[in-house]
Amino acid sequence: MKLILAIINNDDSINASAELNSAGFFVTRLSTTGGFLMVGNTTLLIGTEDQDIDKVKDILKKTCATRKHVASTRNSLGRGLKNDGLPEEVTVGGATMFVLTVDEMAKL
Ligand code: 2BA
Repeated sequence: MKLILAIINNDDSINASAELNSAGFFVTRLSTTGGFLMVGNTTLLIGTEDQDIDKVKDILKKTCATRKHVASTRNSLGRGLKNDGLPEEVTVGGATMFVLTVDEMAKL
């Protein structure tokens, strides 16, 4: 069994979760924040069997778009906002995915 962590854009999270649910996957959504842009994103936790990883990948590819984001400031957590000069354009997403091996999963 595997646990997939998928970090996706908030705007894609409803569609991605709905498509995953329709395909029979169980999904937990966490509200998270990217450490670079300091902008909210969504992390999906998906527990699934090894042979279904590619199905999850396909759904995330289909539902999660890449976007350009212009960062006007570099936020420095705990030290307030810091402006490092010129705005910087970065490409974000579609999905950043980690696949972890699970020793045991139980619903008690
Ligand atoms: P953020 O950390 O806010 O990063 C947003 C985008 O900024 C990234 O898009 C990337 O284009 C750029 N970026 C991030 N760190 C950078 C750095 N040190 N130098 C230059 N550019 C940088 P994505 O790569 O698509 O990542 C989207 C979000 O996924 C990230 O938001 C973060 O929340 C998560 N993420 C991506 N890679 C990760 C990793 N290796 N470990 C943990 N979280 C990751």
